[in-house]
Amino acid sequence: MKLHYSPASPYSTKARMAAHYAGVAVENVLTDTTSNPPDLIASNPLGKIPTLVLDDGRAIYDSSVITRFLDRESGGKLMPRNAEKRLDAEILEALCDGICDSLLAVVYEKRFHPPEKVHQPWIDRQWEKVSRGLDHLEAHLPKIGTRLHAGHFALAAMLRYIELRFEGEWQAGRPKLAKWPKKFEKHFPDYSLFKA
Ligand SMILES: N[C@@H](CCC(=O)N[C@@H](CS)C(=O)NCC(=O)O)C(=O)O
Repeated sequence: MKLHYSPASPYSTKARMAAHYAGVAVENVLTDTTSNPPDLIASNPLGKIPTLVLDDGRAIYDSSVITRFLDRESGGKLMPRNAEKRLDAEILEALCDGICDSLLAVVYEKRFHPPEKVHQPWIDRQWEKVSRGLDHLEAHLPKIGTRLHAGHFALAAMLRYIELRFEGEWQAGRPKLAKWPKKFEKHFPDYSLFKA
């Protein structure tokens, strides 16, 4: 199967790390969404990455559907079996993906508008969501037990992305969160392979 991805895309990083951890072999296809590549559009009308294309041609998106698919493919390596813990992992994944949605909204607002059309109140609104999300994570950092799950990969990918685009702008007042990537790397030494 093929995974359309870009190294900077946090949802792609999550999916790639999850596939690696789960031991599911995927061929990574570097994809630039801005040029609307026909093979991506043919697979995913939304033209977004990550998109996982199976050998029979079926395409899977978005990234949380991909992590659930990889979980089933690997016999449950990406989600806790316990229902309560699984729900916690799914909510963590949704929160981290949602923070990425807001970060991307800020990046795209600036990237796709001329400076005089950039709407600062919209950026401020997105930053409020990011700040609340980060504060929530600081207060409720997920434990890392014997196994990692999709929520951990979502958090690792989000922190990588926020540091890539907003370097040094998110750590103040969040010491535990700032240290989390180092902790994560002890459990997933290949984290450095997924740098943008
Ligand atoms: N909810 C989607 C979001 C995917 C997404 O927005 N990906 C970005 C790259 S990080 C993208 O493809 N942007 C191109 C576009 O929106 O046209 C997911 O979790 O997969």
